[in-house]
Order: sequence, then C-alpha cells, then structure tokens
Amino acid sequence: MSQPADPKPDPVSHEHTDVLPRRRRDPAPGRRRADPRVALLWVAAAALAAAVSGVAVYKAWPGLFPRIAERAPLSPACDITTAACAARFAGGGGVQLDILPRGIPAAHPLAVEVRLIDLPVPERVELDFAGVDMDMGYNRVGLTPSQDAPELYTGNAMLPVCVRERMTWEARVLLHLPKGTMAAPFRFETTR
Ligand SMILES: [Cu+2]
Repeated sequence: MSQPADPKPDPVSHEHTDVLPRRRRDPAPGRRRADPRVALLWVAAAALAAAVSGVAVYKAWPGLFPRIAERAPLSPACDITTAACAARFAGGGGVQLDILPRGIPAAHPLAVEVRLIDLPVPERVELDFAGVDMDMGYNRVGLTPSQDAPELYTGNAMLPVCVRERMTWEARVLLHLPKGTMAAPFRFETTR
C-alpha cells in the first residue's frame, strides 16, 4: 500500500507518450503523396473530353476522315517528284502513282495517274495532298476510271503554295472500298 502515491505523476508521462503516436498518425505526408493521383485524374478527364470532341468531329465529317482500313508503308527509296512510285499493301495488292510535270510544282496544273495492282475495283479513288508537319488545308481530288484500262485512274490536281521555303507533303491515294478506305502514302518535298 505504499505504491498508490506513484500513479499521480504517471498521467503526465502518459500524455507525453500519447502525443507521439498522434503525430505519427498525421496524414500530411501521405496526402502530399496522393496529390499527383488527383492531378492524373484531371489529366485523364481532359483527355477524355478531348477524345469525345475528337469523335464528334470524326463523325460529323466522315468524308474528311474516312476510316482507314489499311495504310501502305512509306517507300522512301522512291521519289515521286522524279519518277512514278509504287506502294504495296501488307494485305496484298498495291498502287502505282505518277504525277506530272516532274518536280510537282505548286500552283501548277498537275496530271495524276493511279494504277491499281491486284486490287478489287474501289467505289471511288481520290488523291489527297496533306502537309506532313503543317496544316495545308483540304487538297483532295477525285480520280476517274479510264475507259481503256479498268485498273487506271486519272485526274487533275494542284498543289497550293506554301509560305515556307521547304515543305514536306504526303500524297495519299485513297481507295474507298466497302470494307473501308485503303491509303497509299507517298512523301515528297517542295522548295520555293
Ligand atoms: Cu506549307
């Protein structure tokens, strides 16, 4: 019975020890670590909004953005400004493109000739000129099937003048088939 006097100072020391666990439970560092996740959520929400508006644009102009069923690989070995070039589809068949006059001058009437190689007859054949690293607007012409040769399509086009000294273009032969559009790209450069 001499001990009951001891418990009196004890509550003080207990309080002190209680403070430590409470400090450890402080979630401040954990919350700081959770912040990037919140930021990521916002990025995801913004990306989703951009995707939704992108789909809206895509659906509003199906002619502008045809569903590309297959895109032929680029063939850098051939220069379309100096010769007729061919592109092969991975699924078989190909396209030969020729644009005259050579050099593909801007603001000059161009004669376009497309020859289909081992491909079914498309509903429509078009040639599209697109700026590779620059938006050059809508430059697309429809090609007409030749009377003599069913695999031959011809048409007239014109390349717009670029403000830049050097411009990289992609001429795309678009074959519109029931299964989707097949695109055969040919890259070239123009200089002023
Ligand atoms: Cu340009």
